[in-house]
Amino acid sequence: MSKITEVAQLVEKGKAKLVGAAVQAALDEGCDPIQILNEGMIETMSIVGDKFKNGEIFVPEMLVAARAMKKGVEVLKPHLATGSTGALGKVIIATVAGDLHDIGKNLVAMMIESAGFEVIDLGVDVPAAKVIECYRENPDTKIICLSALLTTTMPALKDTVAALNAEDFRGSIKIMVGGAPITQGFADEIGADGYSDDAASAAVLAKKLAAA
Ligand code: B1M
Repeated sequence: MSKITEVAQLVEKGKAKLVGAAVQAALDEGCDPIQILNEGMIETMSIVGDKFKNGEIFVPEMLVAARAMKKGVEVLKPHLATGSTGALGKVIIATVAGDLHDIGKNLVAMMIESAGFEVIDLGVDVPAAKVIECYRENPDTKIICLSALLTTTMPALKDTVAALNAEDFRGSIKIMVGGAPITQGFADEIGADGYSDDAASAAVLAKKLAAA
């Protein structure tokens, strides 16, 4: 069995205590960190999601798989990040109200940080008012990044963007959105400035928006 397959199996089974060592073993064998992330973890979470949808597993199994993935990402992080300087400015990131999914948001935060931004991570289930309050405390923020993983929290994403669009500081910030159910069309419709479908392209887009 390849080391990446081993990581994938441990993530799927939610073996949080074993995943870190398996990721390290894959790295020691010379596996590409991005490949470990994509094939060993992100693809595995899709499999976990499909099994949930088909009724083969339930919420607790999804949760332990997520915890295991987080342990793996901890080991991978220094190999993915190129070093943060914060020189490109501040970014606020959050998963919107009602949504508890944070793995994708954390990956986006990590990639944006390693692209050179200072990231303020407000966590999950974040109401629009908290995002606005955070901006007021950090008026030098350049980009606000919002993540939504559920079709049922797409309205909360829309409301948060609408609340930001109504603020007097709107002209000073860019708004980026993303998450599995989000599309470029939806981002345009709700008045966001940018959308990307994965963490690596989110970092590229953040640089572009900050420079615009
Ligand atoms: Co949930 N869940 N979940 N879940 N969960 C999904 C999302 C689901 C697709 C599973 C399924 O049915 N196939 C489904 C949503 C269906 C829908 O919306 N129509 C679902 C459901 C239904 C639910 C509950 C409602 C289940 C229940 O309670 N009955 C519940 C809701 C809780 C809530 O939020 N209020 C729930 C709960 C959970 C757990 C808490 C158990 C756990 C989350 C733990 C955690 O995050 N700490 C969980 C998990 C793990 C999943 C799956 C299996 C994996 C999510 C994940 O981490 N993916 C997921 C199935 C799936 O995704 N296929 C599923 C890996 C991650 C790297 O991808 O988050 O898409 P993703 O992020 C990507 C991109 O989207 C993008 O970049 C990231 C990296 O490439 N991206 C951005 C994300 N944010 C971005 C922001 C950007 C740009 C790009 O700019 C700002």
